[in-house]
Amino acid sequence: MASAKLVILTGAGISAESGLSTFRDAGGIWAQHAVEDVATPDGFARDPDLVHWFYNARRQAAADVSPNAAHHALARLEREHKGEVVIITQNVDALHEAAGSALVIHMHGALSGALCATCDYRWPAPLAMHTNDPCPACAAPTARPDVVWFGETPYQMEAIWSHLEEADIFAAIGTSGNVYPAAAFAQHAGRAGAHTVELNLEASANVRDFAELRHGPAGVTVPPWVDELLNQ
Ligand code: BV8
Repeated sequence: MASAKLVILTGAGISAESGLSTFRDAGGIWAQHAVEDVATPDGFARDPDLVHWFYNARRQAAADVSPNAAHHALARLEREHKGEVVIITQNVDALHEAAGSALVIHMHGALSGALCATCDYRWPAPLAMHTNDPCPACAAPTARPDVVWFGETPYQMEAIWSHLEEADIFAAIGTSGNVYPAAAFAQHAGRAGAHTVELNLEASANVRDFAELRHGPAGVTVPPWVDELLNQ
C-alpha cells in the first residue's frame, strides 16, 4: 500500500504527553468545568467572562507546550509517505502544525482563532480575549473564540466525509469516541472499505468500529506504527 490514502483523526490524548489536559480522563478539563458552562453557545451567552477565562487559560497552556513523539511521527509520515496523508483533529491546539504537519483540518476550530458572532469575520486571536472585545471588521462587541461548541456544526464536514470515503487506512489517535460526528468516522470509513486502526491509551467508546487495536501511550504506539507504514 505504498500510495495508500491515510486519514488520521486525533483527539486530546495525542496532546496529553505534551502536557495538555484531556477532557474526560480523571482530572481532565471537564472535571473542573461543566461542558454546558464553557463549551456551549448558551454557556457563553450566560457567562462570557467565564468562557473567555477558560479559553484564555487553555490558549496560554497551549502556548507553553511542544509537540511530542506522536506529533513528530505523523509529520514524518506526511513528508515521507507517497500517498495522501490527511489529519483531522478535534484538538484546538497547534501541536500538529508545530511538528511540521501541513494538511491539518481543525474540525472543532482552534485556540489561535477569533470569530465575530455578529459578522462572522475571523482573525488571529490575541493570547487573552475579553467580554465585549470589538470585532476588527464591524466593531460589534461580540468577539468569541473560533472553536466549535456543542450544538454547533463542526468545520469542513463535506471535505471530511469525502476524505473518509476515499481512505485506504483510517486511524484514530487519542480520542475517547464520545463526541459526534467524529465518533462516527471510523464506522463511516470502514463501511467505505478502509482498514481502521485505533491507537489509544485504552479501548474507546467506539472500539467496536476498529479492525485493529494498538493500545498504549501515543508516544509509544504511533512512531512504530508510522515506521511500519513507511517500510511497507
Ligand atoms: C454537532 C470545543 C450537528 C473546543 C468540543 C446524542 C447522540 C449523538 C450526538 C449527540 C447527542 N446529543 C448531542 C449530540 C451532538 C454532540 C455530541 O456529540 N455530544 C456528545 C457529548 C454526546 N456533538 C455536537 O454538538 C457537535 N456538533 O453534532 O452538530 C452536526 C453533525 C454532523 C454534521 C454537521 C452538523 C459539536 C461537537 C464539538 C464540541 N466541542 N470542544 C474545545 O473546547 O476544545 S468537544 C471536546 O471533546 C473537544 O473538542 C475534544 O476534542 C472532543 C473529544 O474529546 P477527546 O479529544 O476524545 O478527548 P477525551 O478527553 O474525551 O479523550 C481522550 C482520550 O485519549 C481518552 O480515550 C484517553 O484514554 C486517551 N489518552 C489519554 N492519554 C493518552 C491517550 N491516548 C494516547 N496517549 C496518551 N498519552
